[in-house]
Amino acid sequence: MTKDTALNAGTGGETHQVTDDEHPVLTTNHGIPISDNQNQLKAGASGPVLLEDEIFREKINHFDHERIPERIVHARGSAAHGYFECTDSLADITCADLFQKKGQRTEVFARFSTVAGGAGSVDTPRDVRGFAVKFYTREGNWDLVGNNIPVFFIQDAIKFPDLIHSVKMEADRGFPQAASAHDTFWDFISLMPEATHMALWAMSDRTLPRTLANMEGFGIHTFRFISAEGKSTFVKFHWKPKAGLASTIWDETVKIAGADPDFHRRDLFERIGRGDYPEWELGLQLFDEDFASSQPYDVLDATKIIPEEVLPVRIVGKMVLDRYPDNFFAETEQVAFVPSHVVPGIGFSNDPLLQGRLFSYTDTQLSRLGSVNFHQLPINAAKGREGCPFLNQQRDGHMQMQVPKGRANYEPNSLAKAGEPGGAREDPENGYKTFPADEDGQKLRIRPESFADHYSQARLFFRSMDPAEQAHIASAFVFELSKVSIEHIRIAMMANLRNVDEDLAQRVADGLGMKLPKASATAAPVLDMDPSPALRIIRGPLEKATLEGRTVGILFADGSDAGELDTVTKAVKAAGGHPLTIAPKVGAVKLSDGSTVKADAQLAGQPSVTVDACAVVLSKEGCAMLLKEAAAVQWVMDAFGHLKAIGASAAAQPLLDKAGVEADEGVTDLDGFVEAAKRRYWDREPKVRTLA
Ligand code: HDE
Repeated sequence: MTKDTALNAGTGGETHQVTDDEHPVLTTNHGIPISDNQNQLKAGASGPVLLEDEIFREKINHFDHERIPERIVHARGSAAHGYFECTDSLADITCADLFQKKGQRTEVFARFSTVAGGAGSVDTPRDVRGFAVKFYTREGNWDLVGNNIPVFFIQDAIKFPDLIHSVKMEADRGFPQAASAHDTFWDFISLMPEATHMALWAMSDRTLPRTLANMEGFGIHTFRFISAEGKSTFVKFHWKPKAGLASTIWDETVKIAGADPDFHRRDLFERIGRGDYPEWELGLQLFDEDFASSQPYDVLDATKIIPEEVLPVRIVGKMVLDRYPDNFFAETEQVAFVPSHVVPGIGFSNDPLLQGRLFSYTDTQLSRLGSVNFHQLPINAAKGREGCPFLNQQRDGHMQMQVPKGRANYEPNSLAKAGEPGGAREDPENGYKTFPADEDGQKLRIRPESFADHYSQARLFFRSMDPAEQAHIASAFVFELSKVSIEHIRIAMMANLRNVDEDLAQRVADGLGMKLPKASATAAPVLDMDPSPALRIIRGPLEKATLEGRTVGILFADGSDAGELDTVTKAVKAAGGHPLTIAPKVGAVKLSDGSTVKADAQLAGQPSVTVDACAVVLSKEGCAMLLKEAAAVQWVMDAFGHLKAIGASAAAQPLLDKAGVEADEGVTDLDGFVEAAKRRYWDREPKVRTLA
């Protein structure tokens, strides 16, 4: 049998055709052929090993150094390749090459991450998600390094180390891992009123995305577009998921962490493998100085949004992720996102959070990737117009991969006149030009007055939510603050919440069983801004009733009706869903017609938290057997508790009864199931859990 094998030949990794019994010769890193890859060199069969065994020493030595420092934040991440397609030309607003022509495609690499946990932590803590996209444009790489939440905790980058230290595991005890529910995080947040708006988002369902394909992305800061004529327009970037916005229930999230720590990464891998490519629209909020100065907040303050109802989002492109990386380390781990990497036509604003980031990312790559030549790694290398990544007179450094010819390592030079290569020169016409903003002022360490209002938009966010989302936020605060052991921190947080919404603060106090403290002092009046329904997930504009891209678990067992099983499976596929058959035994399940089929997954290994909707196809005998199987009862009980559709064969009813399933719109027979499976049943929630 012939197969394609990617062999790591030198730095390139070329593809060779090999047969199973005909492999190329194994060599050391220096190209020496290896005769035995099973035994160290010894003095006699039972003798001591010899130090001269370079083949062994090189192999172990390389292995010993396989790990590099993980990212100080966003260490846990998953990524994919794809393309960006411009769907609406912006030639009049920016000269950025990728936005010039409708239909123009640009290669991208996108990495999604959690913030607080280490590289090996679970995919589903309550946490903000990174949403970083590298565009390999014809004029160099543009990194749009955003999050799945449009605001941030702090206004000034100088507070970032404090914020991150507070949320990471506590310094003395080394826990909790990947969790904000602890003393130091809430201590910091309670003392930083500017963090309140983001804290509301963090306690909302936004931090519990169902899959990576179900998240919005945001550039957060105000950036600039610069036209060919040198005109500047402010811009905020939005990514809108084609699969719709969808989140999990907290109890479900906790259980997913145990059932499948790689839940999001696996989904990304499998989804791309199935051809169910994650896709987003790129949207822009474009505005000028006049608009900016007419708003009751500062557009340079990263703790503020511009509500979409005030300034609509214009869709100008789409991103499709259609290729999973070949190698996790070489691509997902070594990719270096750097927000200061912008291309001609894109520039920065004076947002002090953004400005701090412009320094931090290149700096961190030096300690993480270990060399100023990190831009030469294949995943980071620019592609340029003619496949030309970069040309300049910078030379040498650790891990230099290039072998520049000639002696033109300085500029200007006149070597060309003598017939020698003279190297590259600047292009005053088309080279990157910074927008020449007027700047004037005293050197001061100070925040502008316009950054003083810390509560109006937190209130706007809470009051824009659907009642189910408000309940989730209140419950999340109760959960998190219940894990805070120092009482005055809880009190300080509740005092801040009173400035957001009295009802929210009261619900949190009741949930904790504590008295409400006096509201904390505010630095500016708290405004009642118009709610923004665009911020909702539940019953919001991006909640999608669909089976496309979603997984339906079909529980069956010996004796299940072959016809029913076949009908449900086909109907799920026809609706664009991904059917996953689940049985007590994977190897062989005997159906009613005597046929034997394999299941995709085993019951204990595929709890219902891992699927979006649940079908139960059982015979009377099969059901009787599963009534004694706790995993089966739990499977159905969780599906109901997590507000999922349950479609069952008539004979499965005793299992539903034992699991406490009550009749509602989302509980159907098999015929009505596929339609019902397209959504969750939020109205069921008050029946199944007490919410704060
Ligand atoms: Fe980051 N951030 N950040 N951050 N950030 C990093 O850079 C930093 C901030 C974001 O998938 C680090 O390469 C500072 C906001 C993402 O590789 C580091 C400040 C937003 C990623 C760093 C912020 C982000 C990072 C660590 C305060 C949303 C992961 C590893 C001003 C707009 C990118 C690395 C990836 C990573 C610094 C705040 C997004 C240390 C100083 C706001 C998505 O450089």
